Amino acid sequence: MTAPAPHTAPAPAGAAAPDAPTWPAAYAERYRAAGYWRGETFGQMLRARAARHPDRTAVVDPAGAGRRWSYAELDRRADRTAAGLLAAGIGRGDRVVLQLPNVAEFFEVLFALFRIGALPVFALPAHRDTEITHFCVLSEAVAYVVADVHEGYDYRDLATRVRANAPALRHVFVVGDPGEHTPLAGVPREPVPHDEPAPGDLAFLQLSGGSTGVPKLIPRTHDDYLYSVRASDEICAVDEDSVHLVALPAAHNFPLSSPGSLGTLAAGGRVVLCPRPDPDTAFPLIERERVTHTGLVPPLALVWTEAAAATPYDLSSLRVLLVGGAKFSEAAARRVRPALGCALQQVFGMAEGLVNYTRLDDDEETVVTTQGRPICPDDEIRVVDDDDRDVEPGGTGHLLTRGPYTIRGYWRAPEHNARSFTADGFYRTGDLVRLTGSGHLVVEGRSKDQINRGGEKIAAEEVENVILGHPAVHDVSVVAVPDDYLGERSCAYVILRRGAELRAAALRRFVRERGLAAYKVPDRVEFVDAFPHTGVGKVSKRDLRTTAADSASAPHGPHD
Ligand code: OOB
Repeated sequence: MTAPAPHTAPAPAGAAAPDAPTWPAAYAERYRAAGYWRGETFGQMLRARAARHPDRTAVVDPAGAGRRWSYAELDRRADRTAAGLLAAGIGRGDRVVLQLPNVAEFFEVLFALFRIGALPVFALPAHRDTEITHFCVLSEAVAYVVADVHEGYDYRDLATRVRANAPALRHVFVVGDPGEHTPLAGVPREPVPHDEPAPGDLAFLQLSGGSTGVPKLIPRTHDDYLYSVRASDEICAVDEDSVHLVALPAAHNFPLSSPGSLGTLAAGGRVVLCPRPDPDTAFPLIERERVTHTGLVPPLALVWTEAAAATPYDLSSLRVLLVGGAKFSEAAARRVRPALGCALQQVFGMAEGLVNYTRLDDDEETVVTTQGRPICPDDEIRVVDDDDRDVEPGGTGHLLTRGPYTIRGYWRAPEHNARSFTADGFYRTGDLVRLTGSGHLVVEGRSKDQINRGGEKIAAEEVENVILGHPAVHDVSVVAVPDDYLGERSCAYVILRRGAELRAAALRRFVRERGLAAYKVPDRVEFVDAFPHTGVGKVSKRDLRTTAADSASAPHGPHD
């Protein structure tokens, strides 16, 4: 694409290509001149908040005995852990896979990495051997940070296995009992002067929901991400009196920045970590901490609105519920305000950049029937047909976007970038949308080969590749099936080899044992003799989806 990225980490020795394409100079100048990119890093942002109100509470972690860290405490911990990481030989541009549940140390490590310019790679607690090994190998991570045991799963064992397959990995840091690894609690040291990253440098690598065989890494800069965070604060009325409950996994882009924990910290508010997103865990915390904002995926929003009717807890502090990650049905959206007594903001965002919100002053119809409009006046939106021609106004088409916080390319993925971006730098979101007269977007579907399981994204090809590894399987096609609760579930259509026998339960177990996150294990497995084909002889996933949807709505027995 355009000029090499002066701000990205240096390309590996001997390689000519930069790690990822970046914004052309003319765009960067425009975004700076418009005040979007302000020249501040996340490390500096926390420093400034800690200087302004050192004693205000920054992070509440109710797990165990419960911990409350002031801004000064979080700032000090970030500095001390930064010094310890530097002493371990971790520095600017190094990648560190971060896989922590919703615990306070997530922020301690995150800001320590931000300060030294090392790049967190945001894994989710659900990820297992296949995903973590891939992230470590692809990013050439030098360190991996995990909890000891969470929800009954031992991450130290996972780290031992990953380490054997990730040659660049030199350190495993554990929050809690370290087992054979290094305790995070032993890392902090007296701060030392050190190099700081520049605002245009990469801040972290986020994960793409993906539609290909392996997930890709999304390079975001301090400047671009901080802009999206600050702008989200304004749109969602987040200020220093805001209290944000992190109910979804903290490392996901939505709870991190829309406006999420980082938005709340940027505003000087209070972040409350919720260990699990169910109402029994979340509602008492909302009452106790007087939570004002939280974000949920649609299935959880449904559960919360139902539970709110009978709860003994006082939820009156809630001002805004953000719902996004997957399509929120109009019927469910209408129930939010009456049930929870707060405003609803729909969020249609993506880790690659573009985030749309319905606004707090939008009328009710707009809030319940659209997925919002872009954050920024300089978010460029195109809705195009299969040949990249603009559709008629109001028509449905592929969403392309370009702007001050949307990446121009994935990390070390030149071939994929050639497909995922237009020649002039628009990101092909893979979403099918239509624009309303007011400039709001309505998500009508998806052209990417992905299943959106209640906000958790599954790249069909990734699961298909695993299933193809089973000796009894001749061919497989994984598609979405509509589901009342999750929106979609996954169904694997499988053709067995001649004479082979396999039961659905055994195939599902096989996928789990290959070390894939549990949400990627097909909800349903159907054995067939052949796949429907398109005119040009490709497997017709559209026909398979129709078959799956028809059989999902018909009464049927257990699947395995
Ligand atoms: C968020 O980010 P990702 O990267 O996990 O997933 C992005 C994709 C979008 O391309 C779209 O397919 C889908 O998730 N999506 C929605 C949606 N919000 C996301 N589809 C329909 N309606 C919505 N409201 O999911 C994400 C990132 C930041 C904020 C919110 C969500």
